[in-house]
Amino acid sequence: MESLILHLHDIAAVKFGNFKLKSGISSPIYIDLRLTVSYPYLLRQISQTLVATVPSSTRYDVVCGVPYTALPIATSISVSSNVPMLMRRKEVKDYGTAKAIEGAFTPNQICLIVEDLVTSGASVLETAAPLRAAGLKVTDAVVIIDREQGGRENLAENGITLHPMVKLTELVKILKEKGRVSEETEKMVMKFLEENRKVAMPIRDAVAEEKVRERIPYGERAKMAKNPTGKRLFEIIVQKETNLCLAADVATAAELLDIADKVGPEICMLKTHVDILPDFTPDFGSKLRSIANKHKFLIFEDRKFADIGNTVTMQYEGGIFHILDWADMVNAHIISGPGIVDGLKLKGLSRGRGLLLLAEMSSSGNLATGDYTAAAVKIAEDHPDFVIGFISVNPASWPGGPGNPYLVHATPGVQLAKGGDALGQQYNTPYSVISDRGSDIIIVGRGIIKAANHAEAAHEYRLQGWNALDKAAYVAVFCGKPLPHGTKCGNKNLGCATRT
Ligand code: 5BU
Repeated sequence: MESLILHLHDIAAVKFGNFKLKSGISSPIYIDLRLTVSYPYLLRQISQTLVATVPSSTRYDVVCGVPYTALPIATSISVSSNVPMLMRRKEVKDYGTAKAIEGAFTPNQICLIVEDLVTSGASVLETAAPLRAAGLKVTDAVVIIDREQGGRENLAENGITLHPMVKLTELVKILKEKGRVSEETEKMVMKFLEENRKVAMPIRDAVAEEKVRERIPYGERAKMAKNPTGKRLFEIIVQKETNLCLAADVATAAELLDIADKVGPEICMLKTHVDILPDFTPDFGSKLRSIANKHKFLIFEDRKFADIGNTVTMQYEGGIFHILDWADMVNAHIISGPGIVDGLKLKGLSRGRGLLLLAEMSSSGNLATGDYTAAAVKIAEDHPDFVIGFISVNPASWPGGPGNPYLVHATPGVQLAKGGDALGQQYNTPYSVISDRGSDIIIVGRGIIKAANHAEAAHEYRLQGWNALDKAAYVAVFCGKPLPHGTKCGNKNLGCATRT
């Protein structure tokens, strides 16, 4: 180990000085393990030491490196230990085979994650998520250097034990003992590590965090809701323990009804684009309604009305689709002004329907920002009996935060890995959408639709979305009484063993 650390110092993979990190803070130490690819003997030594770092009682069938730095390290482990390797794609392409995980595996195999450097643990989790979604078990991760900044704890919370080859404080101590750094540098690094002991995961701005933290449990919000559909949505979320909405963008109505029945137990809401279905028949609505009643989810027709009030009344009620008859909620742009809400309300209110306003969009370069978003918030608050919430992307960043708690936030552009498609769609992870961006519901389309097993993929998204909720803020929902911040609630999906 000592010789390995000295080698890393020799090749300047560990440097001392004054470095600006990605997060903006200045660090007296900089680690760049990408350099190791140029030193085969070092790569071999690292992989052998990493294998020895994992306790012999830890079982694994395959290894997977966190892209990109750990890929050659995982390859070296795979070759020298004769353990098969998998590769995780960083960007899942929307064409070809569209696989997030490359390589051969069978469900329930155990995958050891290999990483070069752990700070918060976020990158390890980003790799664990698609592995788990593909049916693999992820219980352990091995890392060359643990910066000791909360990564071990964050990973443990997500069911992953971290095995560091060396902790950063140990590494600095060894370099000091071997005369590579002065006592002064050692002290400076130790002080820096102490001051940055725990980085948030991922780093988010403190104001937004505060606003998200203040969120009220869904159960309470159900009581505040002034529209029956809005109320019912919160109730379903609490009862079914899911904040997942499936965007059922499939080729036919028959396929949509089939998928609705399979994925129904996992979702609180199913989103349709009824105008893409070539085999739409007048009984589509009643068929979908009976599946929705069976599995207790709401139907959201993503119609994006945009015309003047008078026109939308006809579009909502009439035509071929008779949306008003079967959709619990629809959405509307506010480009035409508040008259659009009055028009839709004229038809929908007496039927108990609800409306979501498009306050933001997920696609790159969209114009629903700033004042436009603020105008959507104002219009929503002017119609509390009919507007149930927003399509939003980052409500935590709004000047007033996510705003009135009876209004719900639903966010499209969600996949297990950050990225996008070739036509401007932009994806964030469930954790980022719910925890950092302050949304309530993740809307997932191709992440589920393109998976081999829809129900399994939906289940994984459901867990990701649900586990991303701020645990302390939501305990009251499950325990039926308010509990102090940080108290565990006993809900299994929130990681507690027994109901308290
Ligand atoms: P995806 O396959 O997860 O990218 O599907 C996203 C769905 O959400 C799709 O039906 C879009 O029409 C819908 N959507 C969106 O992606 N972005 C938006 O801003 C709005 C809707 Br509004």
